[in-house]
Amino acid sequence: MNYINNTLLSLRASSPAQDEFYQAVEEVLCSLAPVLESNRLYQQQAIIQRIVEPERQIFFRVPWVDDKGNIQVNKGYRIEFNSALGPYKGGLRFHPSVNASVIKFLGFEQIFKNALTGLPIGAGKGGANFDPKGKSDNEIMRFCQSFMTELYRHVGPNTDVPAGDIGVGAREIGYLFGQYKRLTGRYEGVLTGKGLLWGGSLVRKEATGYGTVYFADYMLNDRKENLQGQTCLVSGAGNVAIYAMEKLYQLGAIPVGCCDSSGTLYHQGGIDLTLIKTLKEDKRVSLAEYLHTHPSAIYTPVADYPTGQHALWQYTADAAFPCATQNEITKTDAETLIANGCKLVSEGANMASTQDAVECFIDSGIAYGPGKAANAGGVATSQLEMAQNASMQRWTFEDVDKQLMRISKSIYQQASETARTFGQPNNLVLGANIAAFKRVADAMIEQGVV
Ligand code: NDP
Ligand code: 2IT
Repeated sequence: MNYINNTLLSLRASSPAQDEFYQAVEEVLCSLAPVLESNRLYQQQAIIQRIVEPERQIFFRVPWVDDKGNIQVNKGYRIEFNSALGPYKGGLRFHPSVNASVIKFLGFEQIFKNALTGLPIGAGKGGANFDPKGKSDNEIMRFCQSFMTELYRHVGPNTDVPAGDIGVGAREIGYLFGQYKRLTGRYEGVLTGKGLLWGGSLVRKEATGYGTVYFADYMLNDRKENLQGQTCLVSGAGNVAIYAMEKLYQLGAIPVGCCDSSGTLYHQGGIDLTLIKTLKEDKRVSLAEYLHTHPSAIYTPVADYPTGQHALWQYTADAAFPCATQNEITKTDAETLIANGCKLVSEGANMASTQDAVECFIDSGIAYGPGKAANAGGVATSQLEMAQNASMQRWTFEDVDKQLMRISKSIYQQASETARTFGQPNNLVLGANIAAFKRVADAMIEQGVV
């Protein structure tokens, strides 16, 4: 369709060298072709041109002093992408690979993910090209304080509410919150993923991983199957991966492999999750240390793997849960997974699969849950944290978990019903994109040209 091609061409010209961002936009726009053709209003209102342009992009210097007294400088970002449905909402990523393209793709995905939750949240994303690996607690604190010293003027409980993502967990949210409070003198819900002692919500820590597994279960239930006894590969060994594995065990599945940025772990009898929590949450060390306790497990360092990527998708399993980072499943990985009998892929990570890998999954007919639908439980529970903060309430674990299940189910239903309506019942990418787009686009039209 010319209209979509022209938009993509002009995006490449006006925002050069942003490959991840183009990839995310192209996937969404291609799904929207049937809607844009049938409803001229979206074209008349220039919704596509408006939705691909962030409302505001904040780029800032983050200077800090390391333990040796050397001055370090990082790049900080907050992209306030779309506020049609509510205050900007989305995580902060601290990782050396962060750049404007990565933050823009994540912010763009967040528009549709947040719309699918049905909750009043707009979309934003931020972070820094800071590498937390090998940094002391004091260095992490000083970095977070410097980052918030610029960010605080742009965020607030009714304007923009950041949370965690790669490299940002409860420790970093604590330091960021402390500095915000010191600078503004206000104790308020400006961040989510807060500690349970000071405004955090029960289930937020678990929510993304749990939600991704609930989503998988709903996909399987529609096929008259469930997760009981299924072997699973779960990439990553961070927040999302750990709580995906926890929920898999609770539902009777067996996670047999996971990975981190240094290598891949395969343990045929089932991953020892208590040990993984100790290694990754408490000690923050490499998965290689798992072998000290379980010498029979197989650990493949990234350097030993021919493509330089992790080796996880080479293993045979019934289901795959990519929960590490973007583009971690290539077309070759997808073909290998399918050839080995994998029947389900549910993405805890954002844009976990390359575009040709996604096509492979959809064409093969396996159950495929794209990240913006399958991992929305995290941000949905963040909104439940905002609701508790605003009403000065504290809900029980069971209450929040029930709402997480209800929202995850509703997202699955919206995506699958929309996919069916548009004649592609197995294409949840199409279903999720169209259902989300309509909600945001209609709100944008009602709010005028802003
Ligand atoms: P964490 O930082 O807690 O964990 C990331 C994990 O992935 C780490 O174990 C890390 O390794 C590993 N990893 C990172 N890059 C690679 C790589 N190239 N190869 C192998 N392993 C890698 O982040 P989260 O768990 O929070 O985030 C994971 C994904 O989930 C991201 O895509 C994020 O955007 C997405 N997401 C997160 C949400 C949240 O609530 N946190 C919500 C929705 C989506 P190492 O241990 O060595 O650092
Ligand atoms: O990608 C995501 O949805 C997140 N990192 C969580 C965002 C949030 O605001 O909880």
